[in-house]
This record gives sequence, structure tokens and C-alpha cells, in this order.
Amino acid sequence: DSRQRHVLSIQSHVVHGRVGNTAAAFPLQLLGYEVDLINSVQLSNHTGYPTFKGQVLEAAELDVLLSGLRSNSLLSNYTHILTGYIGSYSFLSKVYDFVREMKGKNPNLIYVCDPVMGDNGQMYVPNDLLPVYRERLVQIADLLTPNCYEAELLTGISIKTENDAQMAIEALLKEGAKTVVITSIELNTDDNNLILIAGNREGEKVRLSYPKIRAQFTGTGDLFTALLLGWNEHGLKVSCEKALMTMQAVLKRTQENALRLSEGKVPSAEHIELQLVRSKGDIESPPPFHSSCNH
Ligand code: PLP
Ligand code: PXL
Repeated sequence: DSRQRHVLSIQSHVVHGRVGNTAAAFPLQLLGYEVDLINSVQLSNHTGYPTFKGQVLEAAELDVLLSGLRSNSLLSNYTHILTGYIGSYSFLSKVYDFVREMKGKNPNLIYVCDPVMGDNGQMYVPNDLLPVYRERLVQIADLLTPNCYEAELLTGISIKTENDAQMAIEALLKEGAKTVVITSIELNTDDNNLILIAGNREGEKVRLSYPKIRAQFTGTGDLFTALLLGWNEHGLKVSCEKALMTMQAVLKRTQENALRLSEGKVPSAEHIELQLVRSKGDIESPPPFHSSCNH
């Protein structure tokens, strides 16, 4: 149809590499979305490299950009707001006020919230962001995409089993999120697979299992959330399947490329940057979902 979909994406910018906005913009554009970008931080590269340089933006800097957009009546264009990695309390609080304001003006606006806080038991944003996500952003999220650790932080539920994950989803839906997708759930009964569990307010449930790819990728969550947004109109199950199949193709290509570049040594952060441009075809047309991804 002719309705233009227009995302305002508020995430990190890195000069080199594919995380945050530099992981999300290209896939969303390929999937037919106009994408406007606000940077929450501006760094030379992601924080997994030996060093990084740049700035973390504060609320005042977000405010000045929003006021420019407001003055030119550009805010009413947006059909979606997407937020990811945000590095300061003031910035995140301002994001909350802004999304509330935007939803007040346009009840159809879809807010996609990736509550980026950490992974594998480690927080990589300031601790004071947790209560802002937990007590404010969860309540207004139309699509919430915590990884397993972030779901634990948000709910206080320790996720060891599928049932724990279901309980975490129920708790987040009860808080106000309309759809919740938890990725990267690792069960100790299964060493080779991760699972995704999703649920929405209508009571729909999705459970997908996918092969674990053994490498420390960065930006996978950012890419995954962008893909879920991109396929959102196809419903919860289809969007999870499509996003997952594209992820698997991108990660496989990235890993093969890393093995080539590292020549048998341990791959560096640079070697495992997500290979998005070369994955254009797999983003536009995800490989068909097959049952090896669901056992
Ligand atoms: N790892 C693999 C192999 C995946 O397929 C996905 C998402 O589909 C992820 C990780 C995303 O996990 P996270 O949100 O923890 O980055
Ligand atoms: O993918 C999460 C992420 C986003 N943005 C920046 C990061 C990271 C993870 O390391 O460093 C700047």
C-alpha cells in the first residue's frame, strides 16, 4: 500500500562498524522504511574494541534537535519511534517524555523499545537507567525486545527455564508493554541452541529455537530489533521467523568472513563486524523458515 512508514531511530552512532543506528538504518531502508536518525552517542567504534573515543549525549542535546524538528513541523511524519543504546539518565528520561508527547498526538504511533542495558550478566550502561526502563519505558512500549539478561533486570525473575521466560513476558505485558520478544535464552538442557520466546496482549505466543553461533558478535540485538520492526505488520510469528532467518544468514556470513580475516587466530572486534551490505539479499528476502530452526 502507499502509506509511507517513517521511523525515527534514536540509538548510537559509530563512525566505524555496525551497531545502533549503523546496524538498524540500512535494513529498515531495504525493507521500505524512511529512517531518520538521532544519535544517543557518537563514538569512533563500539565499546568492545580496545579503545573508543567520542561523546555521550545528554538531554539538552536531544532537546535542541527535537525543537528544530518541531519548529519545522517534521515530528508528525513519524509512524514509528525506535530506541536502542542510550548512555545517560537525562537522555533516557527525555526520550520517555518525548515518546509520551508523540503518542498523545498520534495514538497510532508505534514505539519499539530495545532496553539496551547489558548481556551475559554484565551491565554496560549506567545503573540509573534500569529504573527508567522498568518504571517508565516498559509501560509505553508497543514492542519490547529485551535479551534474556535485560528481561531478568526488568522483572527480577531469574530466567532458567522456558516457564521462567513466560512468566517474565507475562509480567512485562502486565506492566503495559503490548508485545514482548525475549531473545538469546540459553537453557542448560540444550548446549547448541538459543530460544526466542514472545507474547502479546492478545495472548498470542511464539517460541523459536535457533542454532547458537559461537562468536562474540556486537550489534546483533540492534539488528534483530530493526528487523522485527521491519516485518512487524506481518504479525508476531512471521516477523520473529523472518527476523531470525535474516539474523542467521548475516551471522553465518559474518563468521565466515571473520575466519578468513583472522587466518586461524582469535578474530578481533573489527573482524566480526556484522556484514550487512553483503547480506542485502538476505535482508530483503529472508531465507525460508525451516524446522532446523525450531526444534
Ligand atoms: N545470537 C543469535 C545467533 C541470534 O540469532 C540472535 C537473534 O536472533 C541474537 C543472538 C540476538 O541476541 P541479543 O539480543 O542478545 O543480541
Ligand atoms: O549493540 C549494543 C551497542 C550499541 N552501541 C554501542 C555499543 C554497543 C555494544 O557494545 O558499544 C556504542
